[in-house]
Amino acid sequence: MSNISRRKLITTGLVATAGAAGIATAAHLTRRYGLIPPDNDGFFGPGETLTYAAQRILTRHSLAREFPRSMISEKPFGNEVAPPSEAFKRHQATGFSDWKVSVDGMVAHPASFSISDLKALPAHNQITEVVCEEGWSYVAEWIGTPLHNVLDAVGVLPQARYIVYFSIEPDWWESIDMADATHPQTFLTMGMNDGDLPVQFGGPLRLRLPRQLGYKSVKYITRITATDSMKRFGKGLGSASPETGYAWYAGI
Ligand SMILES: Nc1nc2c(c(=O)[nH]1)N[C@H]1C(S)=C(S)[C@@H](COP(=O)(O)O)O[C@H]1N2
Ligand SMILES: [Mo]
Repeated sequence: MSNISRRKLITTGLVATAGAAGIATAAHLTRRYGLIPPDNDGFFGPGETLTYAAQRILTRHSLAREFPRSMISEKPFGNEVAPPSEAFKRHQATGFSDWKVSVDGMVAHPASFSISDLKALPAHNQITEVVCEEGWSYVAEWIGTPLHNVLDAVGVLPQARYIVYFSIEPDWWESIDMADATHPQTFLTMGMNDGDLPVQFGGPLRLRLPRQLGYKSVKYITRITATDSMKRFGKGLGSASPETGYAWYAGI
């Protein structure tokens, strides 16, 4: 049985068990094991909690599929982005030489990193798929440094539970739990298919997260912060996505 169908089966099993034993029991278990996503309130709340809990129990350390070089898409699909802000255009005019990502919050040594600082960290590449919730996908090579290298450099405090990341474009911000933040395939990405990361694909800096849907891979990153609670950010649902009806946890 393939991984996917096995996962589906077990997930369905968990949901069925929850139905039989009562949602209350499931809620109790997920609370006890800290498996509650920030968008757990409201109509879809119990469903979001079950999806997140099931994925975390089953796939905490699993890797997203990596592809051979021959499967890199000839025409990667760059999704439409809003027209760039004046702030972005100023950076673009200077070749992003002043672009910085600040890393703060629950960290021992807050710091900011330029693109060349990031390129000086151990570089990795991955050939993975971008999957949009609208149904299309493409495969590309992503080059960057695993996010955990930056988190290690600033010393994330043990009480931190989420890493929040912000685009220079204010509508785009997301957060992930520490399992995804320290996952080896979660990258700060500066390169794509052997060149610099093009603006359309999020250049100069994108957070690539192949274990979740495309919308979690936010383009134009300028700030990363560590926190123990998502209540203080936006509407307190974990990220911009649940504010417009999408799940905070978008595992694939
Ligand atoms: N800053 C920013 N990041 C973004 C978006 C965006 O519009 N702005 N779109 C998201 C969505 S919905 C998807 S599916 C992917 C698309 O990535 P692509 O352009 O590489 O295909 O980027 C995500 N990151
Ligand atoms: Mo998307």
